[in-house]
Amino acid sequence: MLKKTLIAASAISLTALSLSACGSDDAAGSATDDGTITMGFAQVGAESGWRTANTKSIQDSAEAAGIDLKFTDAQGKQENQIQAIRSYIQQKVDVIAFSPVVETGWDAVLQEAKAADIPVILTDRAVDSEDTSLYKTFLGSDFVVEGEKAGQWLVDNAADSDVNGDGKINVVQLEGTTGAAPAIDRAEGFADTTSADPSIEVTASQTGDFTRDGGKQVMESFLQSDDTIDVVYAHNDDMGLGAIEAIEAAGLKPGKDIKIITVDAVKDGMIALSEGKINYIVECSPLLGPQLMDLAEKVLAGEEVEPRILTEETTFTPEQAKEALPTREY
Ligand code: GYE
Repeated sequence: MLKKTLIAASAISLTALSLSACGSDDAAGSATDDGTITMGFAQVGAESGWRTANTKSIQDSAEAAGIDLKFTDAQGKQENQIQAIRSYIQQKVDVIAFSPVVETGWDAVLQEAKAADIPVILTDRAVDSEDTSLYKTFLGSDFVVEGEKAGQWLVDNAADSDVNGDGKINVVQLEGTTGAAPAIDRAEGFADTTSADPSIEVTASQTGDFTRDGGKQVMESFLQSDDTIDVVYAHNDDMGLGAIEAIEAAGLKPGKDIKIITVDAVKDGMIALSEGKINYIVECSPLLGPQLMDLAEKVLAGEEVEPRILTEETTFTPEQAKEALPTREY
C-alpha cells in the first residue's frame, strides 16, 4: 500500500517537474516579484450555457486584472479536477480556484494545497467538508434560496398550474448533476416551499446532468409513462430547453399544456421565457470573474475576506424577460 502511494507520488512530481520547467521559483501563496499573480482554475466542464458564460467571465476578468490564469476543463469528472488541482500545487501557482463538480471527496487534495501554503477559493459550488480552514472563501449563489423562489412561484400560481384540472399539481423534476451542490440545494428549497400547498406533488425526479440532451431524454421518458404532468421544474435552463423539445415532439405546447420553471436565466432560456415556452426563471449569475480576481488579490495581499460571499440575483417572468433581453450580457 505504502509502496504504491510512493510510486504514485513520484509519478505526480515527475509530471509536475516538466510542467513547472518554465515557471518561477517564487514561494507559493504570494504574488511573484513583479507582482503578477498566477491562478490555477479547475472548471467543471462545458455542460451548459451557464458554464460557458462563467468560463468567459473568469478568463476575461483574469486578463483585465493582469492575472496569469491556468485553466482546465474537467469534463464533468471529479478525478480530473483533483488531478488539475494537484498539478497546480506542483506548479506552485499563487492561488487555486475551482468550482467543485460534486460536494464530497475534496478533503485530501485541499489538505495538500494547505500544506503547500497555496490559498484556495471556492467559486460557484460548495464542498461538504467540516474543515472550513481548507479554503479561504466561497463565492457564489445560495442555491437553496433559488429552489425556494422556484417553489414560491408555483405556490403563488397554483390555480393556473393545475393544467389537467384534477385538483392536483403533478410536478416532474429534472435534477442537476447527482451530488452537485446546486442539484441538492435546489431540490431542497423547492420541496420546502411547495410543502405549503398539499396539492403540489413531485411525482417523478431524475437527473439530466445539467445538459440539454439529458433534460430532453429524461422528459421523453416521463412523458411516455405519465400523461398527467402539469409542471416541469428543471434545475437549469438547458434541461428546461431539452424538455421543451420533448414536449413539442409529443405534440404539446410548452408553457401552456405543461408549465415550466427553470433556474439560470442564460440567453436561450430568456428567449424561451419571452416566447412563453418557459413560465418563470430564477436567476443564477455566472458572472463571478471580477469578484474572484478581486478576492484573489486580497487574499494574496494578506487581507481578511468574508468566508461566504453571496451573488445578487433576481427572478424573471415572460414580460420581464422581454425587457431584459436587449441588454443581457450572456
Ligand atoms: O445552474 C448549471 C450549471 O453550478 C450554478 O451548473 C452552477 C450550475 C448552473 O451547469 O447550469
